[in-house]
Amino acid sequence: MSNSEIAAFFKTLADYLELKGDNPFRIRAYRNAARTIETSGYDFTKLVQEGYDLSQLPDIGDRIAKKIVEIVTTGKLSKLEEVKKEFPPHILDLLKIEGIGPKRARILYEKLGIGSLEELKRAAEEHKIRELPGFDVKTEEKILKGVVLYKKEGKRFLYAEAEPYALELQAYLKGFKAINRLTVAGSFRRRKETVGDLDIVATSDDPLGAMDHFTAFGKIKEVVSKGDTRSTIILENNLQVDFRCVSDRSYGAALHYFTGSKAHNIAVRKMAVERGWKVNEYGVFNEKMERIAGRSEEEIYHLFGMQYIEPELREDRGELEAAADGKLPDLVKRKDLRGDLHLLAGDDPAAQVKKAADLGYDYLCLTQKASLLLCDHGRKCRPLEGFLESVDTLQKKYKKLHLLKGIEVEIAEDGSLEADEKELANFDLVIATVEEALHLSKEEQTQRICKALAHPAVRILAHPTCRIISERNGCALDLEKIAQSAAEHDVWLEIDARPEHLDLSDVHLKALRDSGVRFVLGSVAENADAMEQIRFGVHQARRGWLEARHLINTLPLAEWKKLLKSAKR
Ligand code: DGT
Ligand code: CA
Ligand code: CA
Repeated sequence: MSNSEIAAFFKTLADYLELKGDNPFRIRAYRNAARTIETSGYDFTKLVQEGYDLSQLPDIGDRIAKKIVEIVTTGKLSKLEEVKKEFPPHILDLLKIEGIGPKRARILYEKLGIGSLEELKRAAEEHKIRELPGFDVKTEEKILKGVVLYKKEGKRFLYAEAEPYALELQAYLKGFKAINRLTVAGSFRRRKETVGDLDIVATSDDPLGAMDHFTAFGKIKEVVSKGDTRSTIILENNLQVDFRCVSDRSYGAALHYFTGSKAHNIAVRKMAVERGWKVNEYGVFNEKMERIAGRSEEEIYHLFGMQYIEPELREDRGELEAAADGKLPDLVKRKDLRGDLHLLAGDDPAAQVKKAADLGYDYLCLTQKASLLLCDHGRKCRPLEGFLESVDTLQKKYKKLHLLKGIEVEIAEDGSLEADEKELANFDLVIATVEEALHLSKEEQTQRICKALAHPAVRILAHPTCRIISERNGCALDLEKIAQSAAEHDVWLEIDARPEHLDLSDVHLKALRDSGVRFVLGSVAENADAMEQIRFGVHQARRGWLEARHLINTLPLAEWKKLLKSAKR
């Protein structure tokens, strides 16, 4: 179980206790614990398994420590289960609406029995809310607006949030004997950074049985509809899943249709119409309505005289023209990666290095944040010395792996580096990042970054736009200019593979891929397990039309070492 999953238990518990009007000190203790767990570099599951005394950690008292053990060992928290029973199941949804905190939610529930967004909307429309203590006409209007907006936008899930459910459902459905072929299609198959819902396409000898099996999946909150060949469910985390069964001869056509994107499908349909054909989820048909393709996707693309198009490219961004000309890119693959060039050295760098060896990497860059090296008033603190030595020690143990010492340095508002110049000489790779003053104008921000790129020590520009998916837009930047400057100064632009960052984005990558700049993939993982998240970066690179040659960390060891030496110091 990840730290954020453990932390979520405490946040939810705090929300419920606040609804109940419980002791504020206790509530605050749970929230503090959640924050500690979430931001800690320790892996709490591991600590529990190793029998570590958690109450030694800040913000974790005896009682919370016991609860963490319960969560990790049973996957449940009995106190939370108990308090949940006192309220309607969807009551916490109310907190998602702007203007409603736990106190107001409690009043809404106690006075009007409101326990869901539906009920909230109805009460607002019937002007019942304005009468409540602490509410007025204005707050009522705001709440109504909030509910409508929330429903319209819906929630999109990070790919990484949907992935475990997609894989579990896939395994569950494939385990049913009457299901033959099956793919999770839609935006998930296109590896989009966020997905609205999952779309599963299958073939079966017993579609009715397959529907029964689907709707009997364990993690369902609601069965929205159940038919003979299609059903829709909502999972416990509110992710919707559409499931369709088709015949074997339509499988390729259905898979193509439900993989999308919609824009890609429309473009393909247009090509069919030009030839007097028709395309739908059952197949491709000629003027006489005879089926001329549909069993496989390859068959469909080849029928149009095109190369097979990988799902990641199906966005109607020029892939159909390229496929017709036989000029599709040879997309980078996970196995092309020879190393990970941006890790944050966590509590257990040895585990990270071992993981790199297990992944078959040839090189690995462990980084420290420069900000952690400068304690009060610029005094050096221990992490620096300990860090450099620990990498040296690990290097002796792992002779085949080329270990690098990296330092992450913030770019000050004036474009200078926030680090001691002499310090930088101790490191093999200097990674520059913008973390603050994201509000600068496009010109100022671009100038700030270009100045840092010209610094002779800088090799990588980390997460160039600083966006956080669904939370924060990237800063205003002239990326073309930055890429130009990066190419000129031998600086590589990073694809930060963390699922909520994926920065640069697919659109930026495609726009910059032919500009001469080179890219580098980094998992930015703080522990060994998180190093696997590099796959999300590979997805993004593929969606950005990148080939292995565009990425520094596909270079074989010898070439990589040569490049590192020759790159301007
Ligand atoms: P999402 O779920 O919002 O992340 O995005 P998708 O692409 O998974 O979209 P979704 O789930 O609404 O539909 C799945 C696929 O079905 C979509 O990629 C293409 C196809 N599709 C849906 N609606 C239409 C449509 O109106 N016309 C065409 N040609 N295809 C459609
Ligand atoms: Ca979908
Ligand atoms: Ca769908």
